[in-house]
Amino acid sequence: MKTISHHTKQFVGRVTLLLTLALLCFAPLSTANAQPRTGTATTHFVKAGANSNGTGTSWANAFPKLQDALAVAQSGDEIWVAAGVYTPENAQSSFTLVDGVAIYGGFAGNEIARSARNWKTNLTVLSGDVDGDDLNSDGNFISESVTDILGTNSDVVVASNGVSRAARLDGVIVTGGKGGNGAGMNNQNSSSPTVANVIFWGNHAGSHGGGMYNNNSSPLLRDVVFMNNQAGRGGGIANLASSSPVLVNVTFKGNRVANQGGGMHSVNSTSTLWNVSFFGNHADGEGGGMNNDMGDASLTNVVFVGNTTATTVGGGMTNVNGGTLTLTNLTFVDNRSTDSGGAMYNYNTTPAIRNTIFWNNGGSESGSQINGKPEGIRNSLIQGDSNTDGGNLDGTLESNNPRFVRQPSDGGDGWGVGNNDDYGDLRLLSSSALIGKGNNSFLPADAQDLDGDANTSEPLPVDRGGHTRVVDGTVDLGAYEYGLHYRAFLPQTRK
Ligand SMILES: [Ca+2]
Ligand SMILES: [Ca+2]
Ligand SMILES: [Ca+2]
Ligand SMILES: [Ca+2]
Repeated sequence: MKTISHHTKQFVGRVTLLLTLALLCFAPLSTANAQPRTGTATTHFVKAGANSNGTGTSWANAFPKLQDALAVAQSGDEIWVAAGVYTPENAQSSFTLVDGVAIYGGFAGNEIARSARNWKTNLTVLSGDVDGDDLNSDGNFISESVTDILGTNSDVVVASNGVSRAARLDGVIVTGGKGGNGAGMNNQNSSSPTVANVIFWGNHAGSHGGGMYNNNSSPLLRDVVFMNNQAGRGGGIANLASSSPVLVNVTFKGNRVANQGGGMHSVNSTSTLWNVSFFGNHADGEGGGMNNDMGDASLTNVVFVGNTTATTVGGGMTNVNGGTLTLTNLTFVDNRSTDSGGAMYNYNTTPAIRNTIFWNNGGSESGSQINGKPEGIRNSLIQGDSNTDGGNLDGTLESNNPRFVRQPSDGGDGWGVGNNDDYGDLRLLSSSALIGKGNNSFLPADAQDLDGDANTSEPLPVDRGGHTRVVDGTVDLGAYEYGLHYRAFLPQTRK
């Protein structure tokens, strides 16, 4: 069956077919709030190795290059990209998102419905290796580490400029970018694309944002991983100039920086994080996991494990120079700094911390968990701190040991939990004293609809694992709730 093309829009007789396909694909064009168009939305097909004469009208007639489809796509269109490796033309060019156009990777190259794709098995790799000389001994064309990058690579693999949420990048691996800012993805000029089901892996920025750089930009990230990216600041993501990214179900693992913010670095920006994990990120400067400088942040159900700083403060998180920070149901374990604040360092900033666990973090000087004690800490546990005001638990009592299902492990090397170590299982055992010791009134409304039931005004419905957030009436401390997940499962996010 020939599928949607430029030509079909001229044939009224095929309208029924188009509608059928649109419904099959759950395409945005079939929804009530689709952007008005004079014609019919088109799906453009891209398949690595396809004949260079291809015009993208079907899998059999696919474009061989993603940039061919981006050149002709109009608002409301989709671009379906088959498994394979795709590179920009040269070091100065990028795959630039088109407003209103969705790029979907992860196809075998014969699907009729978008829902039939599998982006985790049909790998659509957007690579910056324009001269094809990067280390590829495993043959997958993914730079799992920035040391795989050799010769010439794209400064920016994916770019966006002033696009809306209707510009979408979905189901791809972005790898091998090497440049100054945003080697994996660079968002500029009030750009707010949707990025979903994407892995940013082994990109290297000399300045800001190895995986992603947001300059006055506010993308929505959903089901995204930043792994082994590197930068001067913001190994995974750097946010500058009034950026307001929203992250839902995102993991930062093994990202590194020479300066601040191993996982994420924000200056004068507003960061909103739902169900996020920072594992084994490292900064030579402040904020091994996350660095917030003069900005606001809201974190809910967030885990910091095994993040480190080399010579300074805030192994897990550093918050400096003001801003409103609301931190709800976080777990900080086995983060380390060689100065103050193994888990968290605050300077001229007083975050509101609720329902949170600080345990087994290390700093060589004062404040192995937190430097000082924020006034806004409630219903939380700080190891070594006996003050129980505001519903906090006595952190000097061994009976308040969180009793995690499995404590993180350094793999026996004695250097602490770092990249590629065991980040543990931070759910609580039934014997944990932290069960039911939180305060439900701190739970935010489900603004990003984490459980996909279309109710965004209900209280936070799920924990970091996607299981019921409040069990037996009262919320637990930390990112994971004890209980129902041993008996039932709720979907974590919409797919
Ligand atoms: Ca590889
Ligand atoms: Ca190269
Ligand atoms: Ca909901
Ligand atoms: Ca509970």
